[in-house]
Amino acid sequence: PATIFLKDYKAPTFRITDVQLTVELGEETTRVTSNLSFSRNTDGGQQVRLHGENLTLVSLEVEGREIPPAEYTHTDKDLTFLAPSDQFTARIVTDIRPQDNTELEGLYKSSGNFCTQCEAEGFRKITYFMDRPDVMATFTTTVIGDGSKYPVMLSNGNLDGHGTLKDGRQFFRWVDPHPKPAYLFALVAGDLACVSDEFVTMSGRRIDLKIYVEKGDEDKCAHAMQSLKNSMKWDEEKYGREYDLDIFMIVAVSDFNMGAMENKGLNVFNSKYVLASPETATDADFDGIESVIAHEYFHNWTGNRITCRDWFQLTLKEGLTVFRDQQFSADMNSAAVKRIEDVQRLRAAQFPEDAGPLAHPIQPQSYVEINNFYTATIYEKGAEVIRMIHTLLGEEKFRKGMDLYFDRHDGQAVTTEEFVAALEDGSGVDLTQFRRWYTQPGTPEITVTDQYDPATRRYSLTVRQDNPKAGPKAPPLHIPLSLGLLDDQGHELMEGAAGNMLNLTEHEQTFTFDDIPARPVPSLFRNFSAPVKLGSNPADERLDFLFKNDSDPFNRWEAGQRLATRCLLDMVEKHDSPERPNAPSGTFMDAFAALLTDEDLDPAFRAAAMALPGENYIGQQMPIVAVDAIHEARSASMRSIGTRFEDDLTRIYNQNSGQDNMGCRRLKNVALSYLTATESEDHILLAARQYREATNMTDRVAALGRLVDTDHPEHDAALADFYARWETDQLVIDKWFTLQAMASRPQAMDDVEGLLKHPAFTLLNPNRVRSLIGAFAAGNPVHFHSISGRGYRFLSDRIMELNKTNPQIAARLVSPLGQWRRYSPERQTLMKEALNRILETENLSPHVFEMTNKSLN
Ligand code: DPP
Ligand code: ZN
Repeated sequence: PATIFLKDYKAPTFRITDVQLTVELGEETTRVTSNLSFSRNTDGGQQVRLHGENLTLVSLEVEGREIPPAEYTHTDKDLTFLAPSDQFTARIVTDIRPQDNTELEGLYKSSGNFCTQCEAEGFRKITYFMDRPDVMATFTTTVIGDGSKYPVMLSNGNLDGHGTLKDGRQFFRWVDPHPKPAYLFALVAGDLACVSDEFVTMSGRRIDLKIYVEKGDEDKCAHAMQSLKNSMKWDEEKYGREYDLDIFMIVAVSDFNMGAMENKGLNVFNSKYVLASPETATDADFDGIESVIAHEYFHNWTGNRITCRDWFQLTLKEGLTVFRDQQFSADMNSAAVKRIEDVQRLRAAQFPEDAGPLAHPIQPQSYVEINNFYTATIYEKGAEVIRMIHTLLGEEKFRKGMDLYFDRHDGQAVTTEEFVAALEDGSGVDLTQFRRWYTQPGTPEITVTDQYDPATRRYSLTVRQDNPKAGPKAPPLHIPLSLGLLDDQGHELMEGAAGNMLNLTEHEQTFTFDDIPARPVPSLFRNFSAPVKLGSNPADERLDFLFKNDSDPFNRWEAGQRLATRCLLDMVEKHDSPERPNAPSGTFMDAFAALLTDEDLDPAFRAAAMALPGENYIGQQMPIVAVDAIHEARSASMRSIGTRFEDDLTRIYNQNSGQDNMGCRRLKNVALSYLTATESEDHILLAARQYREATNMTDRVAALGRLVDTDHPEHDAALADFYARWETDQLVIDKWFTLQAMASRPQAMDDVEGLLKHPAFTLLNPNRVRSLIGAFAAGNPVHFHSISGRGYRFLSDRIMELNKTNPQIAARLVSPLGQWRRYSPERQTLMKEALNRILETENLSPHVFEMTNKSLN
């Protein structure tokens, strides 16, 4: 497959300015008639090339004249003909078969309903088109079909008319006056239920809000609707952005490759990010819905009104929109806990990507398959880059920069460079050096040394940055370092508890602070002010001090986690030696004990601080991941903490039971995880009781998760009960698969293989694939990395199967194997064998080829 390079970008010779589309839905064949208005954009000849895949061309007319086959060329990827003049029209008729579309890209069917997914390059599977984001057109879409099967027919924009044709078919016509690229096109048709509400904008316009779901799910839309209204209001207040159509629609579908899609006026969502009730969705699901609803809504300005010139600019809309949804969720909930979660996600998904064979800058230079670049780097690191701009500019100037960006580029398809220039011009802050974040891959590693001279009362910090992934000659980045200095009582020594902001712009730099009465304790990178790894390792005492005293909640949490990580790594290192410890150090235990009695802390924060770092995170701190030793060290620590603090944990469990509060549930369930880790019969029965008596899914799943890891008779009983209770709710059954996929008990691999044959398992549904196969590969290190090689073989088999039906989803499963350099030689051999097997598959899709090939290199 061909590689596409950013440096080869050329503006299109012709633009399409208007599209009149008629889609006649059929059970066998769906006919698409497209009337296009072209006009010249640049010099460069008369040739017009339109993208098209899996289409049957019925006819082509240019300026009303039928074009004979001799006058156009036609491959399985495109259609080329000559323009008769600088402005002309074309009429193209194609046939497609949505019912056979298992890739879930273009127009396809889900649960009997038609729906679309066009980002990045799906529109070309609906009709021939200049399917690139810098071609922006107004769309009028007429959907025609059998009204008894598809009473609801939706597309982008405002409804312009509907009725019945002479032949009895129903039609709906939608007009979208905002020029948009084809990737934002959407069409939905089906027998759907609708939940309605309204929003009055800041200028007093009344907007209809509609959420379409399968019948029976109407009572699970309230949280999504409230999140939508909150998002609309927040974007007005925070960014001055008002919604711009008369109607905003969301459709929930159960077969969807991504989380959701921001199509203009008609967002299509994975039902996982719409449907929720306390009985069926966990608190984490509720948070996920709030943030994804916000994310897609915010795209209306950062993505739709201003879009990407080409797909190398993807972070222009994604990094920025993730940053905006993070800000929104922080405003709606606990900002400290939200920041912790965002950083955990970055570290879990993006750091390994940036350190491995698939590392790329947030603005990549090349790709084979754009769908492989919807990555944690483009999204999560992209959001960190915007956050750093926000930090460097400050709230007020950031807003000025954003205002200028919206003013200057509304209605355009732009580059990240144009974004940064607008922020710079609007704020007056120079971002010349900062731009390197867009082109350098890799996570910078920071080392810090400090000195204090009591005679001069001068404190100095020497900070060094290295980015091995970017190469030894890579120029230094501009890194904002938010800093606090604490005295030995834990008081802030510098103005403002928020701390000082240092600009790290050189490879090595020394910052001095005068009039410091005694050696301070530095609190570095407060609120995680830059996406870096802090290499220098302060003594346990200093971490303990920061854990107890830091006024920055993120760094307080971070100090606790670093202390825990240190202990766990020490246990791992001594795993095979006679002095192997079976509990974390005394310093850690003391710090943990302090948490157990600190009733002033926000319960959600306390829960986050009490949880030990996960096995994958601990593995990331080692050059070669000691899979089994990490698992044993962490389990032994859980057990020893549970035993040593049984009384306190039981008290916390009881105090926080029966409270209708997310933070309390979280805290209670962390306590339960330690108690059950002791494997005492009483605590297993406590989990079993919580499982049975739970009034919400958060508690039920937390309890089931504890039971799934035991051999206790309650294991089978609870799993069977859960399945029987929720058999008809696909999203809940996904949880049932995931819990088993992540279990570490010895039979877990057999269980997972057995689940493939379960009647509820199917490779055709992306959520189901992620719930079993994705969860296993990413969340079950002990079994996935089993030295037998069974886990690797299991994954590669599934990738090869999925390659045939849904290459996008198949490709997304490859990356765990790409981490082979981080494992022992035996595992390396097995992992590479698995990758090579995939590479030898016949008819390998470009998606899977690119991921596998890069993973081996
Ligand atoms: N739907 C995906 C998102 O919103 C891609 N744009 O991030
Ligand atoms: Zn997005």
